[in-house]
Amino acid sequence: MSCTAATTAAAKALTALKGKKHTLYWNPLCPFVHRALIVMEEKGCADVAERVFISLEEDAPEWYRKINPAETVPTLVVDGEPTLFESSFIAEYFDRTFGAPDALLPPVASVRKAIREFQDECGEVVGALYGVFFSDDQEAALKRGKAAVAQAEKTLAAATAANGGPYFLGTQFSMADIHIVPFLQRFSVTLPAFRNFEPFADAPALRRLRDAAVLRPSVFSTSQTSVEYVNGYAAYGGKEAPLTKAKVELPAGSPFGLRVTVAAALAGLPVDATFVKAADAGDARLPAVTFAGTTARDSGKALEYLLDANRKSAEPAAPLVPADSVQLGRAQFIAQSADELGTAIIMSRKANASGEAKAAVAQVLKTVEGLLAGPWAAGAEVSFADAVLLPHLALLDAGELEAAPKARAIFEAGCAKPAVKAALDAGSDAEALKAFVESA
Ligand SMILES: N[C@@H](CCC(=O)N[C@@H](CS)C(=O)NCC(=O)O)C(=O)O
Repeated sequence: MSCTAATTAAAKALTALKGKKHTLYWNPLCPFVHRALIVMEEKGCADVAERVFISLEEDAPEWYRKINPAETVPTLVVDGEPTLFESSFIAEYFDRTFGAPDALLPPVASVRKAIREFQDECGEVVGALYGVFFSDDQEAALKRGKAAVAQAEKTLAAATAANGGPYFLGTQFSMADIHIVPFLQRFSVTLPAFRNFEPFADAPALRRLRDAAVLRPSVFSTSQTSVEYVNGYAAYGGKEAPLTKAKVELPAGSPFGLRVTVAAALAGLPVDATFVKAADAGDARLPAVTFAGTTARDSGKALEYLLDANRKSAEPAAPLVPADSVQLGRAQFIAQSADELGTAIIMSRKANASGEAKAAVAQVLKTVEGLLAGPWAAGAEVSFADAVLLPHLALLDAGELEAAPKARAIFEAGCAKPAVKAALDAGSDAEALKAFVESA
């Protein structure tokens, strides 16, 4: 067979494979599955395979054992036969079959050899760090884990010193990276949470690879959040997931700060909230939300971080964030207008407030009322715009609200939720409000 004929035959075989029915047995928590998902995104074939969810919490059902006797995920079934097991083979199958063939595992012998060696070292990292979760001999497991990480780090650091990084092949993302990235993500958050061990503390090249990779759409669109990983690994960790509650520090008397706890109440997110008097806050900018090792300050950013950090990866958007782009834009604009309303209300409550300051409240409220969609601020679903409005609406008297029926309806609907009412009541200390108003 001539070279051209062989190439044509191979191309035909690939085309035939593309037309076949693919079924991927998967679980989004599983880092091995994640390798295949990243490749499918990189190669533009994410929709090719029908996905069948396999629980990791229960024993595999009989029918799945027939498909994969090892009972693991991932498994790929192509037109009923043959079945592919093992994440790296499945990942390579997608790389070979879809898009530019072998783009992630370049067919250059010396490069493949280097990738294979690095993958072996990463395999040892994976085994050793799972050992830190499971082994009864923690000391030995930690020793093996640290040694494995140090070896992979040494290899990656040498490669990236030569090619500039951040990936094993420099700027080119490849199977070398995909082999380890899902584990870097998970172990970075789960081992500190459950074993008080920072596995990559002394591995800057691995951290750099991880930090670059998680910004790739193929990785972030297929990843779960840190919170989901920690919760998901609780079974391995042998104790309850430690990341359940955000710590919230609120400036006493401020309706702006209160939007954080009102949002938490609307979204059903558990938080530990404390009120801090201005005299005790020092230079710290409040409100502040601390969660999953990160602190976000100022009402807008603290609120956005709380919601983002609690996003569920299977949902199209974070809690209280409209999935619809138009509604999201409206919610953002309403939230910005709520800032103006809040400022006008505070100015009108000062002891020496002018008549103009009081008239300004009515004026801004009229503008806000004109923006509201109903029944909630941005439409049918409650959103962060409602959380941002509610603490300010709570400061208006019945007469002021009379002129704004949509705003009043939102206030009443919010107060009808016991958790929201409790959050508003917790921040309604008259003395603290007075102090905040006079200091504004
Ligand atoms: N070497 C396998 C490992 C896959 C694996 O261990 N998957 C885990 C989930 S992360 C699993 O299915 N565990 C269930 C079991 O072992 O019964 C691969 O690369 O695909």
